[in-house]
Amino acid sequence: MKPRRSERLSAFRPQIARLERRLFLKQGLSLGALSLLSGCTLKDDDAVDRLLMTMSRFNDKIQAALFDPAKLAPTYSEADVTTPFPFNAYYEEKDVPLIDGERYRLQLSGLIADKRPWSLDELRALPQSSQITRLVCVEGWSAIGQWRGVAFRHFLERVGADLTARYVGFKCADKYYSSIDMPSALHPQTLLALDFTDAKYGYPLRLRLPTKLGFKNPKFIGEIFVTNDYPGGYWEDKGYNWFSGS
Ligand SMILES: Nc1nc2c(c(=O)[nH]1)N[C@H]1C(S)=C(S)[C@@H](COP(=O)(O)O)O[C@H]1N2
Ligand SMILES: [Mo]
Repeated sequence: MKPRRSERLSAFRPQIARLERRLFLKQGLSLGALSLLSGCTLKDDDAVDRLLMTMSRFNDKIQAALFDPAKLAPTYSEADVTTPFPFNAYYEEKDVPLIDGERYRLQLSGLIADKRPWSLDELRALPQSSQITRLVCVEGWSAIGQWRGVAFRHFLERVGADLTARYVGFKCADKYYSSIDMPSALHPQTLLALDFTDAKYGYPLRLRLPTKLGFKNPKFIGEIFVTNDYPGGYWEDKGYNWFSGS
């Protein structure tokens, strides 16, 4: 059975709010006016979906063009760290995947020269750095945390990733997946984090980029791939803005 339109729309609420704010403030338009302009009556669910997706991808392109790789996210001191740090996932905390660190191997695929899998010891043998930054979730909370691991740029260079490719994608041990643009992957604050307060925050490996919203920070990473084909993501495919960063 098809979900009712109100249910379908509620899933898009953050995006609709953002769209309306932008259109209304910048162009004096409402979503209703937009439907007239676009020649789209927005009568059925699919029309709404298509329009929002198009608008979102359009915004992605503009945002990516405005992205300044030299701009750093604010950093904080240890005293600022939020404890306990909030947990978030599309399921409950008790259902986090349990991964055996001894047997764990990070898989690599796509446009990467050396696709040899990595053990945790091997990842830990790479130069490590740490950051204290703010994680911002679209659901309306933020928290300051500390993460330590390998600079993602260093890792991508080390495995011979095609740094001219458009996307880096992530497959996680739960059903989560996400992807980021290559300039954001190469940003100096983008970290392949191995150390965080507790396993539920992504053991054994999670991506941490303070320049993007929380949902662009995949936890429990099992595989990293490099591609020119748009990979989408768990929330991105449900209508959240793909770039979601600054
Ligand atoms: N594997 C996986 N990664 C994930 C998620 C998830 O459900 N599964 N949720 C995302 C969302 S929406 C947020 S806000 C952050 C939350 O990270 P935290 O648990 O460290 O606060 O993880 C992101 N990464
Ligand atoms: Mo989130």
